[in-house]
Amino acid sequence: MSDSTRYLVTAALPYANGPLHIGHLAGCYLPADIFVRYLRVNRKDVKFVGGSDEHGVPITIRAMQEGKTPQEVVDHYHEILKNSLESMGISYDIYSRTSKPIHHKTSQDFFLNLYNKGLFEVKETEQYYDEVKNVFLADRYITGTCPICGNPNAYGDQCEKCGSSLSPDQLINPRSTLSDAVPVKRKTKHWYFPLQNYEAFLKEWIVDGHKDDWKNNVYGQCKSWLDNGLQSRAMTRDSNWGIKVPLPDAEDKVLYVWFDAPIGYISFTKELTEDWAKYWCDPNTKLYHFIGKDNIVFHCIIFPAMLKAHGDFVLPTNVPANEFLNIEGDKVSTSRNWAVWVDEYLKDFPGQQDVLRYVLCANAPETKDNDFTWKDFQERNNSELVANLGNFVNRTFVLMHKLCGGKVPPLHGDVATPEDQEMVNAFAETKKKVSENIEHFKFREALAEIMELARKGNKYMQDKEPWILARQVDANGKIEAEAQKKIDMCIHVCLQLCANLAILIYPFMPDTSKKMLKMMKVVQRMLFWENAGKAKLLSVGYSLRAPELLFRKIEDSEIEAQLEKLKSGSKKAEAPKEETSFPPLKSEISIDDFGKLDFRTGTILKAEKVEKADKLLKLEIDLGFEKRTILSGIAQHFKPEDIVGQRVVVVANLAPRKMRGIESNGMILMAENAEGQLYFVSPGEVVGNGFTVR
Ligand code: B3M
Ligand code: ZN
Repeated sequence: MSDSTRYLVTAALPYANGPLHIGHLAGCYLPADIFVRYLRVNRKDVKFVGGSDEHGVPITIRAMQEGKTPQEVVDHYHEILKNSLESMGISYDIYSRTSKPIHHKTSQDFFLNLYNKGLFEVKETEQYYDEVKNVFLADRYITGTCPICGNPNAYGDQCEKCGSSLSPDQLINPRSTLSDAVPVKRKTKHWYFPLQNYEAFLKEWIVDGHKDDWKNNVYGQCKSWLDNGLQSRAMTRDSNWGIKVPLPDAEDKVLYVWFDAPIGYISFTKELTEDWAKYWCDPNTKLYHFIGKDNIVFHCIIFPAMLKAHGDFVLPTNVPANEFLNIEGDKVSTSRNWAVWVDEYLKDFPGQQDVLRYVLCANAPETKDNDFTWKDFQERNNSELVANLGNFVNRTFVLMHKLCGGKVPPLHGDVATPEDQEMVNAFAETKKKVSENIEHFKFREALAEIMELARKGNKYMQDKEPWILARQVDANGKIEAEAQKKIDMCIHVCLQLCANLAILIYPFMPDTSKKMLKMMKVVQRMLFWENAGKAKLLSVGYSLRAPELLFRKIEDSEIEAQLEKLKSGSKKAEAPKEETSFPPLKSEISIDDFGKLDFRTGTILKAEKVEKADKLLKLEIDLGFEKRTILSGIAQHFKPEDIVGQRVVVVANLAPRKMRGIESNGMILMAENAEGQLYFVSPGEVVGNGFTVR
């Protein structure tokens, strides 16, 4: 890190449509904060910017759900997000919001810059329109039956039941969520940014330039986007919530939220300092975007292409994205309320933000999705923070008061043993490893190194047994000189280790570090990283305060209460269940056996109940070359009106069979999970009717 380098660190802008949960923290806010604190104590010129993302469909959907205006929604959640981040010690230089005028102006200017260079393609397309509410419908505003699993409440962009991503055209029986009307197609015009024109640039920049220094998960995602080829993407939307498109012929249109949100990093830097251009336009800047993995394409492909097209700004040096943090074995879900909310954590564990920071970092999803469990939280607190780090610091201070008169005892070179030397050497060795790990975004390993150092401290003290040495007393009850020397040696080294620990843990647990500074009666300045690794941070004879307990044991009852809260608050029962058991395989068949089956693709044209048969539906299926009647035992799983249009695979050469007086000519394939839930086995959209399936 050369000294003329300036650092600009960003953390993803959380949507102001809900409170902060621990998945957010683990995903990007905590790693960004650790990195920034590390840079600051290394005396780097660094700015840390962020804010709330207040535009886009996530906001308007929430407003609809809460029966509020989008403005009310963002005002409410912006405050909560800001407070939670602050209470967790996320040390932004500025935490702003995208509704600020300076951001609107910056985004519009950015748009016009590209527009004036003729970089946008204008395209007219057909989009769903709600004729009752007189608005174009974003994909999320359309619901209908999922063509994959038959869920009647799938959204136009995604089915939350089976997880498939969808386009509104795939929905069976689409409806507007605003009015329940059947949406109609209408023409609309939008400005598209031709990402394909930036493919060569992106390949050179990422594939040739960052293969080795970007994290595997990030590089891999970028590579696959680039390999699949990029396409134009609309940068405008039909909506009345957002930043107005600054063109005369674009009324009722706003900028796409993923166009304006990343520009927020620029606007907020402007808001923070008049020197903003130093951080954005000078090649000596190193720009880091901390994000979660679902934001990779936006920060590594789309935004850099926009920056490149604009031309005035630097590109990110690195985009250290984390994977996801699950909770108790299940994905975080706001809609199911399956989350640990930061504001509630802080109410239940007041003053214990560092415990959460510790656990989330020790278990960070840096390379793969990880699981947060309350049991693990308790264990890490009790056995790592309380029993290792906290215990070491506390014992050192208690013994210093008891055996060394409350002062830093002198060193006695003549009694130093190889173990003393080894302990002292470990300070600098640990510092080196911690620095390297932080600089490579391996915060978890960095933290583990620090805890290992504390563990060594405990072992060192245990081996030296100063409390046993203290039993060697003379006739007056005074500790004998030789024994006192050894005690002094041990406590001296342990105190210097405490000082080192305070410096090393600062980026991770700033509040704990501060408490330690207070106990040692030293000032903030000691925290500069150049002091880590030194063996003489506290002067001999300096009197220190009484110890303050750094951590407290967390009881079983507290953990049970949290689990109860999580489970009772969640709407987990409605969620799709993971399959828990699989039926055993049937006995083997030959390829000839298989060859006898004739599967064909088809579409359900009609569906109706069969009288006096509560399980059967009578289906009319289009097989391309003919129409068939098939009886299917799915009446308890699907409503007839929901499955018209459903694509299916049919066993087409099954002998006819009569049921309730109706002849059934074949069978449709269904998938069934362990709970007996049925799903259609559906051919993709591009597959026509009557195709053979082999
Ligand atoms: N508002 C957060 C999300 O995708 C999104 C990040 C914007 S960063 C410029 O959850
Ligand atoms: Zn589905």
